[in-house]
Amino acid sequence: MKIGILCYPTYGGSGVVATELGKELARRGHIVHFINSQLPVRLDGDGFSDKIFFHEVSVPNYPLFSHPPYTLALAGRVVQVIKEQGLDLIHAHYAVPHSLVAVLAREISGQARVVTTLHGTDITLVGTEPSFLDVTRYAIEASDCVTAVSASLARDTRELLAVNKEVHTVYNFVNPDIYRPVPPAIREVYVGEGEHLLIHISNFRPVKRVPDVIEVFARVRESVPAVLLLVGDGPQHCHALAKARELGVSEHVCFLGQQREVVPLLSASDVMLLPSEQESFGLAALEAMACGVPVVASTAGGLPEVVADGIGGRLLPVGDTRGMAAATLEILGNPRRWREGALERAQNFSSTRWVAEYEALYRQVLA
Ligand code: GMT
Repeated sequence: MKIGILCYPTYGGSGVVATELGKELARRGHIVHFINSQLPVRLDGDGFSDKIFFHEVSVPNYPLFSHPPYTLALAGRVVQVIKEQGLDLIHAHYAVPHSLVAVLAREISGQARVVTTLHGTDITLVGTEPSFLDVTRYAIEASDCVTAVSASLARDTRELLAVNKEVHTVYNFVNPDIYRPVPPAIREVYVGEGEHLLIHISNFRPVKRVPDVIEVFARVRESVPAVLLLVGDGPQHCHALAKARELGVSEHVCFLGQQREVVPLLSASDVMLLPSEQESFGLAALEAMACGVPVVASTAGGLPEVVADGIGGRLLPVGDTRGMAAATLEILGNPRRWREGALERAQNFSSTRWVAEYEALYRQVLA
């Protein structure tokens, strides 16, 4: 098949999933065309593949435009690529605006089918922005096939947008050859003998509740020596810093910023903290479990479908930092059992299984 992929190319779960899917599809012999404003982060630095192509979208500007017309420029480029390359389908990741762009390009070109994958905030936050609601609902209903990354998000889509469309659940995945425990050599950079290493990875948006991460960490430190790694960056960076100072733990918090290689960091860690307000799936939690790291998370959204309380880690209500600290201490007290649970749980989300689901849907749509 010849597949075009639309996604956000920078850091963020939906772009990561879309890029990893493209790479897996290419390994299975499909031709994959990424159409984006810039090379997706997870493609950068990867070796040559004769099955993966990248088409850059440049946004024309003109003094009359108060905003550069990105959506239009993307749609125009997608139409071109569909025609030039004879694409069979466009897989749009994140409804706003990719799903609408794909539908528009299908109508204009008179070719190609549209598969839309919903990732979370496109429905729970952005898609329900009153001015976006009708457009997002239209794009979803006009897609030839729609998937959501968890059953919880599929439910939210039906309830919040009242869409008249089947929404298939196709879970996110990791490639177990890449996401696996590696020797925790870098652990000694951050902790000494007898100290524990906690980790949080996110884009530091308000939904991630990064100040809660600090609060849980501070409570844990009341009982055991520990260091916290904060990986990623975003609007709540300063709040996290202020909270760490307020609680007197800033010396024990390492801000690492955005990191491309998270497997060595995860493999060196004991517990991942993910106390999000909303999380349709929680790719960071899956990546952690696949590296043998149990997760202490909130019960928000699709997290219970991923972590499974008592197996891959522990789940507590949003904001229950006391409970999350107790759960972290419980895990630190019996690391081997929880590590095995995390590894076992992650096996349900292997790329082999879930990429095959996407391929089956593509075939149905093209039949
Ligand atoms: O909202 C974000 O944090 C980023 C967003 C994205 O699109 O990059 O993440 C969403 O998609 C990820 C990949 O499917 C999921 O793992 C995240 O749970 C989801 N985020 C939220 O629902 C808040």
